Amino acid sequence: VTGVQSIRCRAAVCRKPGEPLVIEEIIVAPPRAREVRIRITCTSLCLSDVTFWKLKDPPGIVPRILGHEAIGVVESVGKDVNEVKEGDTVIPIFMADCGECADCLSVKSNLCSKLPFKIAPGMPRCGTSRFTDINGDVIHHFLSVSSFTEYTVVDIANVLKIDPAIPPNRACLLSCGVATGVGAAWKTANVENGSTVAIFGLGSIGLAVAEGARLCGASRIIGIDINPDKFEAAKKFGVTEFVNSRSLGDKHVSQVINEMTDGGADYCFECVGMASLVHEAFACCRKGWGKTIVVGVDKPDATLSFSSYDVLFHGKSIMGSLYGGLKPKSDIPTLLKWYTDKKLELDKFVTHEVGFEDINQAFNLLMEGKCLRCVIWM
Ligand code: CXF
Ligand code: ZN
Repeated sequence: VTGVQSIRCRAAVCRKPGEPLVIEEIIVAPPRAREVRIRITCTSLCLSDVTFWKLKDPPGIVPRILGHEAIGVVESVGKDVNEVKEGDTVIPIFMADCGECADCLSVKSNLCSKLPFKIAPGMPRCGTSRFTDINGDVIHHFLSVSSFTEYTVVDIANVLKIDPAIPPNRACLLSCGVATGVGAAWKTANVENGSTVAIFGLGSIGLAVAEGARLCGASRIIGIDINPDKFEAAKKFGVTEFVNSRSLGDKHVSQVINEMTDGGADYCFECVGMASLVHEAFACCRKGWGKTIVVGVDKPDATLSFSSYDVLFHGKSIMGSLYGGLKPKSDIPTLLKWYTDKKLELDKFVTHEVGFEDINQAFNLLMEGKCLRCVIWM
């Protein structure tokens, strides 16, 4: 069915940064060419939603509909959409995979150049919005997904069709967070059997890195966090040793990891989003082959600085990993297969589930560090 009519539905709108989302009636325009309109069935809260919810500038980005980790069913499709049809179960993904540009055609990149990943404010292809409030005023999009609404419109390049038999409150985790961590270990770092891994930050992403490293056969997975309460739970994700970075006295955490590993970990992952921790991670990845993978998101103006001799003499590398380096259309099916084969364990990431009307509770839980993934049922 080609969508022609607008839909009136409920959405949780961010009207003011940092203030509770407002559940209100909105109008969702029909999908345009190469777009699909999706009925969201489940969405989960990612820390990036919280980060951008709090953000006061640049101004003009509210009102907007946040949310980007989700799953849904295609309600209608725009012109020139042949890849999916009404009724298909799909995962929206904030990174596009157009299948045509140099990056999408290369196995080495997941950074589509035709529809480069953007945070706001509109649809990726033309920049306009498909959302209006009941007064006819525009509501902006977020990360090309905007899933905190019963219906959203997403570009076909940002949509992956999946097997409808997979439980939605599990599959949605691959739309962002868990995929990002698992991918960082599997695709970006390419962790191999027997390696030693150090993970800075044991939130959902750090634990997903641990899960990925475990699947890749890492034999030592060292988790680093300031909160020792996280250590017990982290064992379930494959973490084998812990370092409480708050109780090291005069020592830097890198020094401790270097001692524990006799010269550094093979792979270090920064999953907090603090430039200073990227330096620590780099300082304790092994000379000769160590890789430091930057997964956490710091402030836009945060900078990294390394002495050129330090880099030159030690032969280490540092890599950025957006969405775990995963190519949405070819790699997510692999992760879904790992899940159905009971290799990739998704259940343990879901610590809470709430109804759509309680979406603000999910924000509180995540901010208080009480949950990993909170699934929101529409
Ligand atoms: C993030 C990655 C960095 C920019 C914002 C979105 N990914 C998902 O949460
Ligand atoms: Zn996210």
